[in-house]
Amino acid sequence: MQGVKKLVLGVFAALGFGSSWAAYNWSFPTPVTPIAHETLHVHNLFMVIALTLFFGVLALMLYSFWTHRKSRGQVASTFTGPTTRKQWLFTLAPFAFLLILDYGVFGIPAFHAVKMYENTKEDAELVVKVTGNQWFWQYEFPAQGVKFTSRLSTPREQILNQAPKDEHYLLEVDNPLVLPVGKKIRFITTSNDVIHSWWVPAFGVKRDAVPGFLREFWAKVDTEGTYRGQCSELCGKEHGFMPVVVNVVSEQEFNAWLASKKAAPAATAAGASDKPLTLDEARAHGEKVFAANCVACHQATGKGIPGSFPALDGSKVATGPVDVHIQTVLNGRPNTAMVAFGKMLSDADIAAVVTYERNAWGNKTGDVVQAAKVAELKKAH
Ligand code: HEC
Ligand SMILES: [Cu+2]
Repeated sequence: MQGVKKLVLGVFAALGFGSSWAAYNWSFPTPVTPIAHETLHVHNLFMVIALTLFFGVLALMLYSFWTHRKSRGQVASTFTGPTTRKQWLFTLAPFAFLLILDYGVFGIPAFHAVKMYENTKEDAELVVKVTGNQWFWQYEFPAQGVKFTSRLSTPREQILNQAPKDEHYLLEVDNPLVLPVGKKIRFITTSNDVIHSWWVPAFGVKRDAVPGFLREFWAKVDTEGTYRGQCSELCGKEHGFMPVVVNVVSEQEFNAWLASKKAAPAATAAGASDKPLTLDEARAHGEKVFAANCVACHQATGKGIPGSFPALDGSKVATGPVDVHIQTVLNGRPNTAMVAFGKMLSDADIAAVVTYERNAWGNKTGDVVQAAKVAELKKAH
């Protein structure tokens, strides 16, 4: 008996009747875009049709079992093959019924929904490019010249169970994507390495980010708020650590945010102009690039995290030959957390961050790296 009780309690716990019950949803998240509304509508419609059919057929079966039972003297017939007109009818009628059901009752609403999902260009007011990377997202507003990366911000201690987990555990990032409310946004998605998938449940959108392809979707969010999602295509060991966070704000707030992103040179797509920079200029710009892209691992002190991320303060690379240093940043180190920044940062940003690393903390090489030098090494590669 004790075993049975344990089993029942175990099943209940697994179903979420325990502490996780609060997070358990039976239905869709509250829809906030036309696509999400439409998807929920189609789902509800199909659910009603499917349930009606299910109970209709079940009732017919139960009725037939009950009325045609042996104890009432029913005798089974023994014919084989479609010999009578009635049997042809019994074969063709369900076939016709299924055709009408699939193509008409399900097909037409589904067709309209899919047509609407794919209408990415009409009336789009803003374009956002979303690029998947192992293991973070990169966002770009090409027309506005704004580009930045968005990485998991949950502290390692929480992941390692050394600290209590906060409310948005694994669903929080350093730089969320910010979008204006009520505007149709056309998203273009691709990937720099493997297939990822950008998914925000409340938007009703999930689209694979495929290397070498551009794929599209759109969203027009009708309620301000913070929306969270995840990468939903198994993309490697940190697949669970590349969440999506979108802040939907008023147009004024959005414009202010965009302006602040533009002002931060680290975030701009083209970076500074190509004219040669002085040491001070390059170092100042590089410090911002470092703060936006490198600080999480190598730390503001340049000391890294012993055992995980190497110190750059006094490192052989950061004080040795310049070319090797630039190449390390351009190409990364295969199979380590040090990814290739060549595709993510502009030549000017890379030049500046390398200059910074060579002249920050205890490093005093006096070297100034220019964007042209980075471009040259990129070509040679
Ligand atoms: C996700 C963590 C992470 C980020 C972000 C990161 N790095 Fe690294 N970096 C590493 C790791 C890990 C190594 C060591 C790789 C190895 O084992 O060879 C490394 C190595 C380096 C080295 C070589 C150091 C040496 O002495 O061997 C340089 C230079 C460097 N990174 C520069 C940068 C720059 C510049 C940025 C930002 C644009 C950056 N890193 C961002 C993790 C990171
Ligand atoms: Cu991914």
